[in-house]
Amino acid sequence: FYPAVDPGQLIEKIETYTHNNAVEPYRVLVLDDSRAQAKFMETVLRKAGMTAHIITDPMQIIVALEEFNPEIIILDMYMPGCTGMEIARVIRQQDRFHSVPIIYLSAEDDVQKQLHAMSLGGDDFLTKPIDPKHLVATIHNRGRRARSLLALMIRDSLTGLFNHTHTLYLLEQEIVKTQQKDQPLCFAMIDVDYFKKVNDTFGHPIGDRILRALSMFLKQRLRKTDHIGRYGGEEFAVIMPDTRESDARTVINDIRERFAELTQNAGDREFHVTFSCGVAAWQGEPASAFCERADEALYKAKESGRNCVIG
Ligand code: GH3
Ligand code: MG
Ligand code: MG
Ligand code: MG
Repeated sequence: FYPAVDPGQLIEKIETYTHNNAVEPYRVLVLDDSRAQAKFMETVLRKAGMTAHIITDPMQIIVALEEFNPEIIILDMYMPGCTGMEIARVIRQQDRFHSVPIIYLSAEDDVQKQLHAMSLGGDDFLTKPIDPKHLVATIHNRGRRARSLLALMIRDSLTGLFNHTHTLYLLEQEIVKTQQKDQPLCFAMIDVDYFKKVNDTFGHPIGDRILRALSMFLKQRLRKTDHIGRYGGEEFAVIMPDTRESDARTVINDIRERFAELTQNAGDREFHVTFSCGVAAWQGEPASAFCERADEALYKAKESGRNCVIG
């Protein structure tokens, strides 16, 4: 169905309401078995500057999650063979979509049924026919909150780098891309040398400051396309797409030399901090085995005296 509004007028209304070029378009997945409703939603969302992915077959949900990676999901309540609540449960079973906002959009006006649906994994319940402005505003609010929550979830709070979990997620993603494009991919594990001694000698706050300084140093010197994560306490991981092992080693070795030259200070005491690094190039194995090889190279770097890069 279409609401009783002239589409031209409707689009104008939405445009004046939403355009904000500073914000990356929200990726909104819509599942509705009615093609007319789906088409309407697509028009509204596109005009609101959002990226819409529309499916009318509930069976496509898993593929759509994987391929489109939505930030917000809009579900119809009643579809042939299943309900929106069942689909919400399937979505919530995926780790990565555990807290993605799910908005039900249905003609169901029984409040008890609406509340029941919301108790089963939904965040909002909107009723059809929906005022496009209302729909767009709801998506914006949910999207904004989801983004700030996600930003906190994937980062390490001390350094602002990606945390361990997200680093592994990115590695898996890059492995998939590498397979498709037939390009090299490198993974580097960096570990600060004798860091326990730095803490013991100068105190934990100075240690923290050095971890932040090293993070900044890595960020400034690596490419935008590289991903840098805090893998553990004083351990960092660098994912380097489209990079050959010899190039990865050269780049990190250069960073290692420069970092070692920096004079660190604690009060009036001056000292230097170094790191060791193990680099591995992807050889078709699963992410875990790939990490292990970088870790083994790091171990060798430690064994051969530290302050070096081994591939
Ligand atoms: P190696 O050269 O073999 O790597 O020696 P190391 O002393 O760096 O290694 P070890 O694993 O024995 O010690 C790591 C130290 O890093 C111990 C731990 O207290 C410290 N550390 C881990 N996380 C943090 C952190 O967030 N802040 C500070 N200041 N220290 C941390
Ligand atoms: Mg329906
Ligand atoms: Mg360590
Ligand atoms: Mg260490």
